[in-house]
Order: sequence, then structure tokens, then C-alpha cells
Amino acid sequence: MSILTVKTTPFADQRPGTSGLRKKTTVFMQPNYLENFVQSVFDAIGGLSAKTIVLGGDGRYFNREAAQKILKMAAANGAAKVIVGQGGLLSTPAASCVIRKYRTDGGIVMSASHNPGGPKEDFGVKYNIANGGPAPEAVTEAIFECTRAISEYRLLDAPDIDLDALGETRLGDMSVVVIDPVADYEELMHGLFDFDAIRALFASGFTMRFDAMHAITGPYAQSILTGTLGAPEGTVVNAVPLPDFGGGHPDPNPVWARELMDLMFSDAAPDFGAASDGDGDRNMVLGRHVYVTPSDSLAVLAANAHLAPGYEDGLAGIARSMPTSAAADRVADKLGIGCYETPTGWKFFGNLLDAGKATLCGEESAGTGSNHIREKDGLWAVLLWLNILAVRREPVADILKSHWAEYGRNYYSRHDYEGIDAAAAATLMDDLRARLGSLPGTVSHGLTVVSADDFAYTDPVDGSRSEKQGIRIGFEGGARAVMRLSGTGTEGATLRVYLERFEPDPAKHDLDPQEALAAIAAAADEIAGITARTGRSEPDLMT
Ligand code: VG1
Ligand code: CO
Repeated sequence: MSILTVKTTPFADQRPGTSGLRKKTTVFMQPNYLENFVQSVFDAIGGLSAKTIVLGGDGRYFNREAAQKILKMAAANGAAKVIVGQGGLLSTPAASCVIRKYRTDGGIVMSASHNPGGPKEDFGVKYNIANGGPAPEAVTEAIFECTRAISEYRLLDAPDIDLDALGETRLGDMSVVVIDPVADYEELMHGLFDFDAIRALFASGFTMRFDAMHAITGPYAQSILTGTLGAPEGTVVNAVPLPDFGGGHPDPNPVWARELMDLMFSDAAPDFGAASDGDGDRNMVLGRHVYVTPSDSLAVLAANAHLAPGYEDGLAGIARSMPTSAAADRVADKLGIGCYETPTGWKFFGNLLDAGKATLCGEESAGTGSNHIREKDGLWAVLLWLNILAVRREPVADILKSHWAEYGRNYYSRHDYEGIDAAAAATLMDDLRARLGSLPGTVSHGLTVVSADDFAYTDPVDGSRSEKQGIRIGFEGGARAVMRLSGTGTEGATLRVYLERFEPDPAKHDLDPQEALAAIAAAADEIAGITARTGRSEPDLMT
């Protein structure tokens, strides 16, 4: 087996976004595209010589071919060992778990997360560092710099290896260890939660529907919920990961997980409903006839985490992304623990978790997680809910209501304008930025602007600075609108508008969130000129 050194030229568009590099699958499949990016990752981290990395993916179209290429490149770059999930599969949280457990130097996850998969849809690659978390900005920028200068990559000239057989094989001088993708992750969950209590909950007739959306969490949920915890067969649906996610959009929100939503609001609703995304790091949680927003879920989990063995000593702190609602802040306040506000993307939680400043983290985009790994973790959130339900034995709706009664309710919604013209979106943001100083005092739809800024973040651990992380417009009375452009899309631009209003009065906790937030949405539209500049009178998606 010989090492081939292949000449190549840079692609100009390989800057990682919010979570890795995501492109149309056809872009990734063109000659040298994947190879350039992977070689740039290796070069940016100082080479792979004698290192051990983890490799896995969410099973989407091109996963297997990409895995073979990455393995041959790792071997040619001198890696000592690659630990790979059977079939080239590992959920994002499981990859983080494995990187940490075996103290490896990092890992590569092949996924475009919640973006659809298939030959006409999206593929992606992200690199995680030795703490198991997404590469921080300094590393992703270094990778980008390497992609701009690359002139060759290294590849072992060898036949494909069998990724379906568990155990150790060799690829040139490198060892390849194929592992069960579920086992290490399940063991970690076992240590955090009271599995006996959850088993007793299911044994008492508690019912649940978990929609794996034909994505990676299927095998994990089957093994843990139906296997270990004794949930009835049929609890997990769409459990077989498919290369195109069954033609669906593996994003667990009320729109893309419509089937689950409909069931949970019907007479046949089980006690608890949940779903997860393409790579298993997001979660959606529902009770009978009630949808729990991710922001509320983070707050409820924080207030009740002590009911699970892994968190019985309390939390060190809570961190949330800036656009996430302040519901969790109220819990942190009451618990007297630290509360951190970070830019969007899980990579910003890594330092807070490593430094022991935060125990729970969350994002409004259906991401929740803790210091057990360094990624958000869909099934973990579901298991923590189950542990809490097993102890409290109350319906989800009652838990939510009593939470709001105690802390007040943060009405919250995100409006997405998808696939808009990238230049128009950039101009909208630039123009708004230029007007920030003059916005206070403006009255729109009965709301007076009292503050306007562009969120910037200084990491409290390493002092690194991230600018332009979202425009915040604060209104009199505490309501706010936040606007930012998505960093995960692959077509045009997506404008995200995040709306929030706090309501302390329990007599006013039963409003439809869209109604409760209508004036703020109208004001955001007017102030930023969304309809005027994008030609869209309505968002494509409201979550
Ligand atoms: C989105 C979400 C963000 C999340 C990111 C990756 O980013 O808003 O909260 O961390 O996706 O999640 P953006 O830049 O499109 O708003 V995942 O599950 O797609 O890895
Ligand atoms: Co994801």
C-alpha cells in the first residue's frame, strides 16, 4: 500500500459556518472537495502523526464513501488509530462521548445535522477537538486558512475496509477500530439517570412516542428506551436511519415533525412525545396537548435537574445562546448560580463547561446539553425529562404551568425567512447595523425602542472576542427582537427573527405565543424593513 500525494487547488468556499462545513452533496462529491477540506483540518491541527481520532456520521447519503476516504487520508497522514462507529455511524453526542471516553485527539463527524440529506440535498463535515466539542473559532479559522492555500493532500492507495464488522483492522500502519455506535453512549446515560425509576414509570403504563425522523437517533432510542427501559414496542417510530431521512427534513420542530405534533394534540396522545434531528443533538419535547419550547425546556430542566442522580449535587451554572429566551436566567437567579449568554453555536459553551462554570447549556433551536459531553444531546434531554417525570409523576402540561406560575412566562417564537437573496439579506443587516445608534426612541406598533446593539462576546475563560453575533432591539417593558443570519444553510440566506416577551401574571399565561408576540413581530418587520427588502410578507417557518 503506497501513500499517494495528490495535487489539488483551493476551493474558495470552505469556511466552516455555525457548525462545520455544509454544502450540497454534489459539491462535496466533486473531485478533491472533501479531500481538500479534510487535509486542511489535519494541517490546521498540526498534522495527524501518531494521533488517534474518532470518525462517525449521521448516515446520510455519501456517509460511507466519505468515511472510506477520510480513513485512507488519516492513514496517509500518519495517524496511529481511528475509532469509527459501525457502518460509519455515530450521532454527534455519541462522537463527543467517544472522543472523551478514549481520550483521543479529536474527531470528525460527517453530518449536515438538521439539513435534509440525499444526492440533491446536503452533506457536511465538522471537526471536534480533544474535549469532545466543536472546534472553536480560532481552529475553524485556521482550517479555513489552510483550505485557501492547499496544494496537495495525502491518501493511502488501499482497498476499502469493512466498516460493518466490529473489531480492529489495519489500514497501512494505522489501526482502525470499529465500535458499536450505541454502547459507550448508553453507558454514559446509565450513569446520569435513574434507569430503575424510568423503568418503573413505563411499567406503570406511562406512554410515549419518540420520532427518530429516520435519522441517527433511531438505534440509540431503540436500544435505550425500548430495550433497556422497557418502553413498549412501537414507542420509537421512524427508527431506521435512511440516507435521505425518508425524504423528510430531520429537524425536530412543530413544522417538520408535524406527524408527532398532530398525534400529541389528538385524543390518542400519549403522555410524552419527543423527536431528534439528523445527527441526534437536537430534541423536541411535548406533553399531551402541549409543546414545550426549547427555551422553556432548558428552564424546566435546570429547575428540576437535581431529581436525576447525575445532577443531584446541583448545578454550577447555566449557559444559553443569546437568542434563547431568558427563562433559564430566572431559574439561575433563584438557584443563586451563574448564568452565561453566548453567541449562537455549541462551540461557545465548550470553555464554560471545561472551566466548570456551567453545568447545563441550551439553545432556542432545540439544543440542550450538559457537562457530560461537549455537544448538545437530543436523547439526553429526553432522558432527563423522563427522569423528572418518573419522580414527579405529573403531566408535562402541569409541570410547565407550575413552572410559569413560579417564574413567570417568557413568550417566545422564532420566525425564519428562508432562501432569501443573500445580497438583500446582507444589506438588510448592514443597514440596520448602521442605524442602531438612532433607533432608541423610535415607536413602532405601539412599542418604544429603548436599546439597540450588535451582540459581541468576550469568552470569560480565554478572552477571545466574537463580534456581530446578532442585532438586539429592546423595547420598553422588556420585550425584545433579535435578528441574525443563519450560518448553516446552503442556499441563499436565512434571516432568523427571535421574538420574546416576559409575562409575570399567571392569569395571562394561556395566550397563543404568536398572538402574544404579534406587536413585536410587526415592529421588527417595520424597523428592519423585512417585507420591503425581501418581498416576503410572512416567515417560512415559525417555531
Ligand atoms: C443553527 C441554530 C444554532 C445551532 C446550529 C447547529 O445555526 O440556530 O442554534 O447551534 O444550527 O445546530 P444557524 O447559524 O443556522 O442559526 V445543528 O443541530 O444543525 O448542528
Ligand atoms: Co444537529
